[in-house]
Amino acid sequence: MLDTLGSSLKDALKKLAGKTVVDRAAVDELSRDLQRALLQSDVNVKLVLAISQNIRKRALEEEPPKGMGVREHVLRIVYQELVNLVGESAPVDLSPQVILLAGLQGSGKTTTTAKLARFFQRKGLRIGVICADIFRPGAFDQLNTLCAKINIPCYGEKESADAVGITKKGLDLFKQMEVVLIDTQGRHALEDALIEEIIQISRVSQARHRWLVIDAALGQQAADQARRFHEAIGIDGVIVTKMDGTAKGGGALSAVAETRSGIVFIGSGETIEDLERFEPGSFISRLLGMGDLKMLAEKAEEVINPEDVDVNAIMRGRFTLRDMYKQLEALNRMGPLRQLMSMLPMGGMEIPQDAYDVTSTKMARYKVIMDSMTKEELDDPTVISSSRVHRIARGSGATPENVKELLKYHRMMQQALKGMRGSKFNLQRLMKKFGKSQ
Ligand SMILES: Nc1nc2c(ncn2[C@@H]2O[C@H](COP(=O)(O)OP(=O)(O)O)[C@@H](O)[C@H]2O)c(=O)[nH]1
Ligand SMILES: [Mg+2]
Repeated sequence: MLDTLGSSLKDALKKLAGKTVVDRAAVDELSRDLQRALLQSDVNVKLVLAISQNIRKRALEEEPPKGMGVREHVLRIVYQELVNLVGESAPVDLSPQVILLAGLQGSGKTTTTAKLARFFQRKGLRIGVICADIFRPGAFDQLNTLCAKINIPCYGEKESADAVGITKKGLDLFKQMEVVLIDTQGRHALEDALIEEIIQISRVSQARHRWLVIDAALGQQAADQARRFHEAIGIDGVIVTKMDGTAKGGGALSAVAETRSGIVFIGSGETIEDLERFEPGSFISRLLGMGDLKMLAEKAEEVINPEDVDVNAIMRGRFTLRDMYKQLEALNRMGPLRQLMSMLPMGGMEIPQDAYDVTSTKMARYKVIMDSMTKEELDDPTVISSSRVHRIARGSGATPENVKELLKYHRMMQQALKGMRGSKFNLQRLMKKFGKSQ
């Protein structure tokens, strides 16, 4: 979570704070920091130079709008230029269509095919899925198993070596379907035979969309691969997978630039539900490792009620289960925790990965569990012995593991808060500050 790139950029922006005229030296420094940040996030070198020059030029030449400080002005330009580059989310329509997925082996095509099937299924459409991967052993079983889970028919042939033939038969079988998804094979490196095959599949299927699936961790090679697939079948959208990992997806930016398309979806986990429509703002925020402060401030204003949480008590080290619950509630009202946390400039603070994974379902479970606790237990969870864990579990219809998980979560947040105290970091003060700077 610690982000040196984003923070060096933040430092550079800080130097512009309070200035009334744009300082050339500070802009140059910012431009260098931005270049470093983007290169380390695997954005293609040529792109990096082009963007940073653009930003430098605009920052020096454009007048800040009335009432806007120099720092905000420059930040806005940085942000706008980057959003410009990734573009808006590529469109997805719900009319009958065939969609072809392309990409290297391991990029997440098969998983994404199933996730897309789920996405269109949720829109009430009839879906058929074709497995045109004849290279990877077990490819059909993998896809078929995923599809079976959501009751979607999947066509494939285990022993066949004719991907184009399979595609034709599948299309015939799925004539009545509204959306047909074709999963293809991808070997470790692009090969001519593979390219020839995908050109043919694209041709016989007359696919409306040809989406390129790329792993967020794919670095500088992303541009190259995107170009080759684009030359072959005309890529019109990019899906970036594994955005739940540590990679920032800079390669995707290069792929988008190469194919002159946009990002359609983001894969954010291994389950079939982990697919999100692409949102340029949060993608860029993440890429730079810096939050979208404006959005954060707006959201924070709406939901943080200072009465809710006794910050002083927490700062003194008293952090009860009730406090934890209130914090979670407040954060949950602001939208997915993960997204929110990535918006906060966590200067030097490390939050355990699990801390982001509190869904509203989990919250509801926590609430029921807490209802079975005594006042004493809620105030000081350390008194909860293992026999008490069992009592609480029985009382709330949860398992002892559920109860332990809640307690573990509390300890984790408490640790994190201790860290904040050490670094004089205060969530509420921070939010107030953002509110004022609007
Ligand atoms: N964490 C995470 N893993 C993913 C995601 N998409 C795919 N994977 C995993 O990446 C691996 C390769 O995926 P697969 O769909 O078989 O790739 P393919 O070879 O391109 O078809 C599998 O272990 C998937 O579970 C994602 O968005 N997040
Ligand atoms: Mg596959």
